Amino acid sequence: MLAHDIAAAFRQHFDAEPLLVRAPGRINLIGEHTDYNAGYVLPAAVDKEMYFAVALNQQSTIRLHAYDLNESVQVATDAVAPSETQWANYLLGVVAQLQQHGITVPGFDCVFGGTVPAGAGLSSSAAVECGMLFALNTLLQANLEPMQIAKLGQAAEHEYAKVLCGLMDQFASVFGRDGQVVRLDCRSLEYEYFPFDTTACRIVLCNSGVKHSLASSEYNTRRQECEQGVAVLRQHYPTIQTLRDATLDQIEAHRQELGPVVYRRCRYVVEENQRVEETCRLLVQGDLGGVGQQMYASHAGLRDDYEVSCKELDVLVQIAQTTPGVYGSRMMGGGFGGCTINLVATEQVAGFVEHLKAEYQRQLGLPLETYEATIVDGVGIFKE
Ligand code: GAF
Repeated sequence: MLAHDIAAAFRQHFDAEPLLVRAPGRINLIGEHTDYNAGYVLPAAVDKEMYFAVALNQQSTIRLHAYDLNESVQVATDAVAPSETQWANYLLGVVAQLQQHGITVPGFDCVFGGTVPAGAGLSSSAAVECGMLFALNTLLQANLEPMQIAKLGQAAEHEYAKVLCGLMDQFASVFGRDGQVVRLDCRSLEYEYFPFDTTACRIVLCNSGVKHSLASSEYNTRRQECEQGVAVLRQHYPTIQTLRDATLDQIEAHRQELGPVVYRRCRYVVEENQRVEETCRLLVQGDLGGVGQQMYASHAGLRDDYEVSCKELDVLVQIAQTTPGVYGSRMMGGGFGGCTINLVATEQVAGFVEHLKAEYQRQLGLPLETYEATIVDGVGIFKE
């Protein structure tokens, strides 16, 4: 098993006994691009995980080794700065955050690797950040609260990866709970767990295999467009702080002033927040068909109003929509590639996977990887 191999590689490399940590990637049932608008999200941690073997080394150097790539980076503890080696930035970004918060980080060694597919929209970056933070918090006895870990991971992403992400991914990697999705109010940071019963229905991820290069620049542009919308609306409704506070009627009333693009961005965010609340209600009622309809509506909004989908994702959703046993399907995460999330009747999963693979190949000439996701606990110690 990979975690054992990583631990063994650590012992061989550094001749010491490491702390072992696991940090999961995430899915998001619904609530996309709502987190940085202080809205609602409904993610869960899944069994695609990153593993870390970490120990303090009594030196003033940080020695990092990426097991999957067989690459190493070494940095002095007093010279932590963005690296040209992209993967190292997620780890060093976290160290920089701890240092900025007055926590002295002594030299340490780390071997890490995992099963979260990179670029698939399962947030391998948040898993790396939160796993590293959890390990250092434990070794340094820094007493960081779980929410602080999530927030420091987000700040590392802003400063070292230059993506102005919301809190959802890091929150899910830390707060995930076995068998449950969790609704986060991204303003108050209050959260509530909802059981996700896998007897009748499974979560299947379809990896489009593409990641268009505009993903991070367009992500930051969407944030700005939402802020522009808020600036316009606030002139008329001073209590509006974020799009979370706006109503569809208000957006409609100022459609001209918002302009066509910002108007559509705002409309999407307001509707998506409503869909998260509706989805939670439907989940409690066990109405999977209803949940699925919310997912299709979310995809349509992301495609037409928010414009963060792409041809490959649209084709995957279209195929799913006409496949027997599918409750719902939509693109997941930031967009412009990565995975779709599909709710599929348990007994139809095999047929679904076979059909999607064949049709994706037939329509776009592309291979398709699929994963059945199991919902697991958030970051923690890995027991060998
Ligand atoms: C990415 C970001 F990291 C999240 O914060 C979130 O905004 C998501 O895109 C879209 O919902 O995963």
